[in-house]
Amino acid sequence: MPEFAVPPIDPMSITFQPPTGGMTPSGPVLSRRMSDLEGLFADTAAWRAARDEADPVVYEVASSPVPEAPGELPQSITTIHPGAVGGEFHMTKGHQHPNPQGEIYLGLSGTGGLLLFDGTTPKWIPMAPGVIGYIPPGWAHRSVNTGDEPYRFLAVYPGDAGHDYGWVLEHGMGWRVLRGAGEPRFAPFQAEPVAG
Ligand code: S6P
Ligand code: ZN
Repeated sequence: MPEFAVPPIDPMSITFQPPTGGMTPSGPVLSRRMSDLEGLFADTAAWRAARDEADPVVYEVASSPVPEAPGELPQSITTIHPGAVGGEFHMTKGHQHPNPQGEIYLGLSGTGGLLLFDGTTPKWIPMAPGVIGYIPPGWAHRSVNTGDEPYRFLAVYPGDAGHDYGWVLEHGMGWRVLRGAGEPRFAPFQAEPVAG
C-alpha cells in the first residue's frame, strides 16, 4: 500500500434506490429550491413568481459516503424535476472544477442534457438512460431536464476537483435551453427576457 497524505476509505458497495434516487449507505443530500437559483433564469419576473408562489424543489443531489478528498472518486445522483421558468427548462446551477479534472455522468432515467461551456464554445450532449456524458477538464457543466418526468443521472468525479459556482454566474453557459416544438431550442446566453 503506498503512503497517502489522507488515508483512503475502505472498499465498499453502494446501492442505488431507483424510486427515490437515493444511495445506501448515504452521504450528504441536498435540495435546491427555486429560491436558491437567483440569477439563473433569464425571465426574472417568472422566476420571482415561481419562488413566491410555491418555491418548489427544482433538483436534489444525493451523495455516497465517499469523501471529496484527493485520490477518491465520490459519486452523486442528481434528480431534476420537470418544469420551466419563462420557457427555460429546469436546470442545475452549473459549475466549473477549479482544479481542472474530468467527470463522468451516466443517465439513469428521464430525458435531459448536459450543457458544457469552455468560455468560448457551448456544447450539448443529449442524455437518456444508458448514455455516458463525458466532461473533459476545463469545461463548465450544467444539467437540464428537457422532458416531462424527473431526469436523473449518476456523476463520478475526482475528490479534489472542487466546485466553482461563481465562474458560471460570471461567464454564463453560452446557451439557454428553452422549450421548443418537440425538441429543445437554444438561445444565446445574453438573450433576455426570454418569451415563454
Ligand atoms: C459534481 C457533479 C454533480 C453536480 C450536481 C448538481 O461535480 O457535477 O454532482 O454537483 O448535478 O449540480 P450543481 O451545478 O448544482 O453542483
Ligand atoms: Zn462537476
